[in-house]
Amino acid sequence: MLKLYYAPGACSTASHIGLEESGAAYESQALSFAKAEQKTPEYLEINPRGRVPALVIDEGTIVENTAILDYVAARYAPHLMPSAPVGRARAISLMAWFSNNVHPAFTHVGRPERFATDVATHDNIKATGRDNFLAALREIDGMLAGRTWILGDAFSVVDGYALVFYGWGKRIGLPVEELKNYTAWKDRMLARPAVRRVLEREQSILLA
Ligand SMILES: N[C@@H](CCC(=O)N[C@@H](CS)C(=O)NCC(=O)O)C(=O)O
Repeated sequence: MLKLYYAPGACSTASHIGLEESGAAYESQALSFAKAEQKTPEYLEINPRGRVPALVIDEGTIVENTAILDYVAARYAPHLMPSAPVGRARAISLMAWFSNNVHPAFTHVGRPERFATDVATHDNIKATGRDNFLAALREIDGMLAGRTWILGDAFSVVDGYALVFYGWGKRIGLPVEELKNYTAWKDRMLARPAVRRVLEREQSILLA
């Protein structure tokens, strides 16, 4: 049993791409944020935090992209994570930064009320989040200089995670096309059949 709960265009696209690239047989179920389907009693039984992604496996549920991606690679597709301890540590380090820093910067733009109850501060929180998010995209662009994939020569589950932020930058009108390494890498990602299948299923802005 392998079932992914995701929301189109959300950070769960990272796990969705990882699973599709792994070749594992899985079911997927889209949740609509517009209909608050991540807050229904049925879904809260799967993930009491009301967030996606959640991967249901025989032993229970795994949440957090970093854990899901490491699990999927270890269980179904070891070539999708570096095998040497130092390489694996670097992969997890990058995913932890995505989760702890890059993603929350974007959340400040769309959900300022989660960071301050005083609405007078919200415009400032949004603007600061936007600046921090753009700085993170520039850092990712720098990492991709001279590299085919985000960790180097080998494609990994971390690439799918990095694609989420390119799409979000495009969504909020950041100048992502000026990020030459990131944009060339995004085009390489879009040329991968498994990535395209996921983006089509999610009706991604990256295909527009
Ligand atoms: N660090 C978590 C973040 C999970 C998360 O915040 N997911 C968002 C979508 S990008 C969500 O489910 N939001 C629904 C909500 O806030 O109601 C991960 O990487 O899995």
